[in-house]
Amino acid sequence: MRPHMLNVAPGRLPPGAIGHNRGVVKRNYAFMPPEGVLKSRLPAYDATVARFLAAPVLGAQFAQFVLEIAPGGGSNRTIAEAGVQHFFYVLSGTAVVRVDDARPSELTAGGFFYVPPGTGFSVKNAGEGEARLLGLRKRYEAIDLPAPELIVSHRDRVPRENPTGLEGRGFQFLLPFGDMRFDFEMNLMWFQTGACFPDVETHVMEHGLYMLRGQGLYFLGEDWHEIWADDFIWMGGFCPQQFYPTGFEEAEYLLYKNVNRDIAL
Ligand code: UGY
Ligand code: MN
Repeated sequence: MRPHMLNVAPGRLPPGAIGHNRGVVKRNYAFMPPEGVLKSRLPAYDATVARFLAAPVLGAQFAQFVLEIAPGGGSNRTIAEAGVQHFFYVLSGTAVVRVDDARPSELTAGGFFYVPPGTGFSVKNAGEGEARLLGLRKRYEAIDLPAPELIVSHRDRVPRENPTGLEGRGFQFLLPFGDMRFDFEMNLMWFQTGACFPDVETHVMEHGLYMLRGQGLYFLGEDWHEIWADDFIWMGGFCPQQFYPTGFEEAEYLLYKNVNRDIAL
């Protein structure tokens, strides 16, 4: 019998906290189901819980986190960090973002915004229920081009593409693909059951992967992991990776990838 089927008294937990744990942290990847990711609170936010998923302490070169903002909550000041870019994707609820002097924008699920390095912004929950945002901070790697500009948009305004030409796969590049001003991509990737990568990938780029819907089996390093919605994976450079979607629905995840820069020696 599975633990959740046992008749357990209120206030007690079923067995299985250890035996059914899917979380793994290795040298160059981490698999994190949400139930083990505890709450942080941050000085720049009121009525907001942050759940950190990736950070330099893990081995990642960026920070990624989920913000759970209660109605009326959100940032209590303008947030600006010299040399650091921010990206947010609304998972659920309604968020109002204000960047510098621009008009505030209201974003619902699937809305996203990119804030260039050093630019000030604030984000608040304007809805009746909780707003959940996936956030990312990355130090900008400047080159001989101007830094990118602010982007506020929604996934419905981004075309679905399939550069691989392989049946049952698709991409939405939320940031302009191939624009050398950007040093990272945020890509929605969807798969029908039966699709997979043509090979096990082993590449220098890092990933932060947030599973949005569906389920599947993820190969990391030397092991397979069962994955479903709300799970997170950090993949360091050269982590072997492959995905096989399972179940009856399309699988979809949002993937961070550092790109467009030479190797720092
Ligand atoms: O583009 C990529 O690197 C992508 N195929 N990797 C991944 O989904 N793990
Ligand atoms: Mn990859």
